[in-house]
Amino acid sequence: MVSPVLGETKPGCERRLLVGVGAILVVLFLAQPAWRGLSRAKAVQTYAIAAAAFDAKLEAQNARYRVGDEDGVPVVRPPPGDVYVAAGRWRFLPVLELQAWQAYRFHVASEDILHGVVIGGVEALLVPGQAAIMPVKTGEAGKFSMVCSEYCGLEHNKMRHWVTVIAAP
Ligand SMILES: [Cu+2]
Repeated sequence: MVSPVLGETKPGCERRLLVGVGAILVVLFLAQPAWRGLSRAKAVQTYAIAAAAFDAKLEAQNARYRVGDEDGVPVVRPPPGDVYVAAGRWRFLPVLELQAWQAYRFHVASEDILHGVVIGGVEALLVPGQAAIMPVKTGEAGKFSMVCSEYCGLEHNKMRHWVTVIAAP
């Protein structure tokens, strides 16, 4: 006995449809790595570091290159190279002043829960116990922002931090 629906279909028509859908699925499946490759083109490097060890580097930097205070937060002017930044509920530390047209390597780590950071369109997840390395090339004098990209609680929206870029003396 032939079911009424199948009986109405022209022989071969259903098969062609199946082959067509199958072909589309195969193409999409094969394209996956390419998509993933594109989205990971700017993958951020991370390394494991204990909170105390990261804190020691941060404190050493802040003590050495501190130029002032802003609402009790140290304002730091590190030379080009490694820069340490801590993320925590609900701010980034310290306040940074960088030189124009220089290359820096930000090491960003969370000191409490999961946060994220976006600098210049590059995003890193800040997993406690790890630091993310974010290369930052400054342009002309001005400001750029660091933003938390992971919802981290009530005042998550306050985690927008401005970095000042100052013209070379
Ligand atoms: Cu957040």
